Amino acid sequence: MKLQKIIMHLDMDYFFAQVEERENPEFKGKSVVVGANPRNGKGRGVVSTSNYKAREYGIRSGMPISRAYKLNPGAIFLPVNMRLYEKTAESISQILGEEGPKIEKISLDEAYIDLTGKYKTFKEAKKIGEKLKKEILKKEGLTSTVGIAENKMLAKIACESAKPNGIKVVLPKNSLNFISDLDVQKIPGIGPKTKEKIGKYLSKENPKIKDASKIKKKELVLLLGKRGEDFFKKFQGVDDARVLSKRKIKSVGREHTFQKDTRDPEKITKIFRNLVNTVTDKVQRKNLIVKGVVVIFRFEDFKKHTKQIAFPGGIYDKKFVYKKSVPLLLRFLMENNKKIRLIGFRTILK
Ligand code: TTP
Ligand code: MG
Ligand code: MG
Repeated sequence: MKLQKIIMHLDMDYFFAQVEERENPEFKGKSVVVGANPRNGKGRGVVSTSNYKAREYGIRSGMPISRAYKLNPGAIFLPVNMRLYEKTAESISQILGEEGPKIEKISLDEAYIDLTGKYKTFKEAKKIGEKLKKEILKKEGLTSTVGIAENKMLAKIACESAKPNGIKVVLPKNSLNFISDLDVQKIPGIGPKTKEKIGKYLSKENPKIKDASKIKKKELVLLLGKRGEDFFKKFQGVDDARVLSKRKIKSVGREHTFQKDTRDPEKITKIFRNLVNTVTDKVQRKNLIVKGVVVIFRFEDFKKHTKQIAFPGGIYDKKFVYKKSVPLLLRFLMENNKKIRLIGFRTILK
């Protein structure tokens, strides 16, 4: 029997525009368009993205900025602040990275995660999706949408169908049903031209996936060339593409900010123990080897300091990691008597 895969696709909602809203709370409820300078309607570039309010006016990614200006001259037009979006994306990647190494980043704002083997049921996978959404919201103040299904294509379509701020699980028994009534253009890779060819062949203006799924493979190849073979499978809900993780996780860490700056040794050691525990649990679950640890302190004056220790041979054992890390904490506490605002603990992995 074929292995039942569980694939998650996560995509940030109106990413660039949402980051801008977060930075400028006064934009909430207004139309926000990120892209080229509209120059009172004479601008030449395009729209990168817009928030949902602006989309109500018909504004879309890739549209000339002059057109967007005509559709809604009162919108807030902002330049692309790529550095800010990259920094945000990096932090989101770190959150996703906690779910294991089988992650494929597709763009700044989306990724596939292969949960096969790690979670046994779609129900469990949904909980993970909810957890990730919550963590991203908590840490970055941004909403995202998750799709979960038996393959990448279905997970992506599921994600799109649940936007914004949603989560959609398509169980394998419902896969075909889920796509059958959708427009063929929902299949990634099918644009207006391919749709037109399929439409002509079927004598239908807006062919659905179920219509296209009736075309024989040979006919599809004649109609669309070599890509026809891939689309033939996709119309049946099949996608064999694997989640390709390019990068391994290099570290796992956690931080804790105290409600009030403190010097209370009991509080500090308790939090430290919890941090080490949470982090090493994650590391152990992934069978990773700890090559070193970093302890981070932020004092009441906001200054951040780190101390680290390397384990050239690598450590597996949780308790041993803790034992080796405590001296770093003690050194911090002995060096000065400033109050502590934040403690962090990070493992460097092989
Ligand atoms: P998308 O995920 O395609 O779109 P989005 O996040 O803005 O909106 P949605 O809620 O529908 O997911 O793209 C992610 C970011 O990539 C987007 O915020 C801006 C950038 N982008 C462009 O610069 N040009 C484009 O044509 C598209 C599609 C996106
Ligand atoms: Mg997006
Ligand atoms: Mg995207």
